[in-house]
Amino acid sequence: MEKLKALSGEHQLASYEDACQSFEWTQAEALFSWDLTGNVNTAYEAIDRHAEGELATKLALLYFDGEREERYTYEDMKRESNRAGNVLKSVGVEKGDRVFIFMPRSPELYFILLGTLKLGAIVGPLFEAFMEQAVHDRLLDSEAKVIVTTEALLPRIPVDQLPHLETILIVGDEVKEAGKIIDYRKLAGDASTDLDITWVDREDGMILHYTSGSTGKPKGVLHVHNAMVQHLMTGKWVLDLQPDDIYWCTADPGWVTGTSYGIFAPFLNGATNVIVGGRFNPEFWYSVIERFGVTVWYSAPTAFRMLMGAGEEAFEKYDLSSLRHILSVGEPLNPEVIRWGNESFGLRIHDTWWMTETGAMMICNYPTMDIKPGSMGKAIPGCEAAILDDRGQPLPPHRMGNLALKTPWPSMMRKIWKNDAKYESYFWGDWYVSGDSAYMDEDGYFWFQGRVDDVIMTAGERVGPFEVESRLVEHPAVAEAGVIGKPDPVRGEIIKAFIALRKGYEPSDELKAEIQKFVKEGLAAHAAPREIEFKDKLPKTRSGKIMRRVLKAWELNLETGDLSTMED
Ligand code: 6R9
Repeated sequence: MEKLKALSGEHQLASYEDACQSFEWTQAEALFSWDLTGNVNTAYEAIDRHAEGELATKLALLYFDGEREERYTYEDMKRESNRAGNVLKSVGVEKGDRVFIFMPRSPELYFILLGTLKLGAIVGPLFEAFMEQAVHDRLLDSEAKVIVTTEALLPRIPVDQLPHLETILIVGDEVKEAGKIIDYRKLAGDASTDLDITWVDREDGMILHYTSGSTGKPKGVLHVHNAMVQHLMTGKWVLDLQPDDIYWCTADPGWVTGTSYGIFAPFLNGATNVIVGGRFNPEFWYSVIERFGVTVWYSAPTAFRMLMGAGEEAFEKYDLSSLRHILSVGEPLNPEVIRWGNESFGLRIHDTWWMTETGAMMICNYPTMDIKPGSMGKAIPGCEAAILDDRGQPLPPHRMGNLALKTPWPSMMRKIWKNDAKYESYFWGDWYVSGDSAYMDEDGYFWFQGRVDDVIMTAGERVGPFEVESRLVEHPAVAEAGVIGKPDPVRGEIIKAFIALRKGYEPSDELKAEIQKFVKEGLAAHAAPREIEFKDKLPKTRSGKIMRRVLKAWELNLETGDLSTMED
């Protein structure tokens, strides 16, 4: 390990151990302007506060998509998010309304997201890759009032089936207005750059991220403005953001990482934040680090593995010496990725663990802590993590069990949209139970073991098997479908579907391809099964549930375990 560069300079978290002893969340409050004014709004704290202070002319956002480069200071960000807020206001957006954003990454997306928050409305960011069904489920469940999108994505919005949707704002150059469709840029061009921010309560809704569980449709995880407390502090402690840093989080805002750490943590900390448009491509990514001199880089194992796969040749073309701190989230950080990081950058990749539901980082590796490669690290100051047995009792070190967090913490989800029962099901007494299994070692480091449920993690995306199965059975040839995650060296897991065909259909490669296309077009490319296997019959419980555990055992040549609940 002597090859590793020392993480230079003073760190924001001087001593992890000291902070754990003495830190209380109330200490963080003095860092916000609302501590003095009583006026709360995350967008104000993230942007306007800096624009009105010493950081006014500091670069806030650097955008590059391979062709177009744009740069915005904090002052610019304030003006542009005000403008976006005024556009939304002019179409009737009010506090508490749900506004969805469904467009490729661009500076405008960020202005619109911040502008939504400035009105006290709740923002719902969607992946650009979502197809009609996925868009429909999210807009319907949340009763979205407005969606901001592009002409190209418009056909994926089933307007007739969304009774609450009042306005579709299209961001484009030549927009044909009709019915609910309005030209965003025309309004933005005329909009004022002054806006009276709507002050909210710290417990008011801010952002709604839909995420997948093992059953049912994706669920809407609601976060409130108070989450900013944890975004700010983890940005300091874990990202270690310093005044001169150029920070790049590679995640899309459709994923919680792309908002909590692609927007809130960096801007709350007054950092210079890099945003990249366009598709993943190893050389392009390296070129971004070189172009902007990125110093702190937050990405995911899948991306690291793809960069690894692109080989040294791609790597050596670029000057990547600006990097000083690299972090990872979303999946287990494999030893070979850590090794690659050490050898390529002379830096150890720091793993972080958290979930859509936790809203912010919970278990992490800190610059000032000894890292045990392969461990997710330790709970952040002010939070407590433990391993519980199935009755909710804490287990001693080295015993595998349910990874749980002591409630509450500032960024904890406050609601599953219109599903209180689901929300309650996460909590065992004072504990939030994550659905991950893990163990803790004698030094308090946590080691990830797997998901307790059937949720699939493919290329960093969380996919619920049920959602894919539901789509599959809509295909005329499919009688039954069971979907599992199959271990894959690059993607972590890939989606594999077992399918029983309806009478009159025969297995064939053409049919496989057609079914894959059907899922891709209905849900999203990342949700389509990369492998399909046809079976005469699928293993089911007596109550009719597909037994994914048995499918998985078949796939991996494991013992099938207890089959008492399986139908004959
Ligand atoms: C932020 C985010 C959450 C699930 C989580 C776990 C997996 C996340 C991880 C990790 C191993 C890590 N996960 N970080 N597994 N090591 N460092 O990823 O949110 O999309 O909701 O996924 O991701 O299984 O329960 P989300």
